[in-house]
Amino acid sequence: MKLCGIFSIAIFLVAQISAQYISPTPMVTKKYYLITLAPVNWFKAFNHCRSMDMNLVSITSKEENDRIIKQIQDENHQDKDFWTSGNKLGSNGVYQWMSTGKVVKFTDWAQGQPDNQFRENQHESCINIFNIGRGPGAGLMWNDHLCSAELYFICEQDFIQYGYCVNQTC
Ligand SMILES: [Ca+2]
Repeated sequence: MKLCGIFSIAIFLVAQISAQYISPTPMVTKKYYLITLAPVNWFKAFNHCRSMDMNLVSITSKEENDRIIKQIQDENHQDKDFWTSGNKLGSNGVYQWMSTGKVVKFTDWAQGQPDNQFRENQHESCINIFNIGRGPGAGLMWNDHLCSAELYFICEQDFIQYGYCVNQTC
C-alpha cells in the first residue's frame, strides 16, 4: 500500500513536470527542388511551382542562399541559370519576393548587378541565379534578367517538423 502511494506520487510529479516544462514545438524547414526539365519564362516558372503546391523560391538570408547554392553545386547544375521569385514588376523599382510579398532585404548581386538593362522593349526586372564564371562550382550569384527570358527555376516547399522544448530551450 505504501509502495503504491509512492508510485502514484511519482507519476503525479512526472505528469506535472511534463505539463509545465516540455511542449511540442513546430519547426518550419524549407526544401528546394531544382526544376531542370525545360527552361521557361519567369511567369511560367511561378505558375509551375504553384501548380505543384509549391512556391518559386524566395531567399531571405545568407544561410538560405548558401544552402541553395550548395544544392545547385551538389546536383551538378552550376552551369544553369535559375529563376527566383524576386521581381520589381509591380513596385516601382523595389524588389519584392512574389511568393511572400515581402521586400527583398538580403541580396547577393553579382558585381555590376542589378544593371536594369533595357532590351527587347523591356527592362530587366526578375532575379535569377547564374554562374559568373570564376571556375567550376564557384561564383553563383544574383542578376536581374528579362522576365521573358527562359531559364530553369527553383521551387520551395515548407516542411513542418515537431521538436520538443524543455524549459523553453529547444
Ligand atoms: Ca542584369
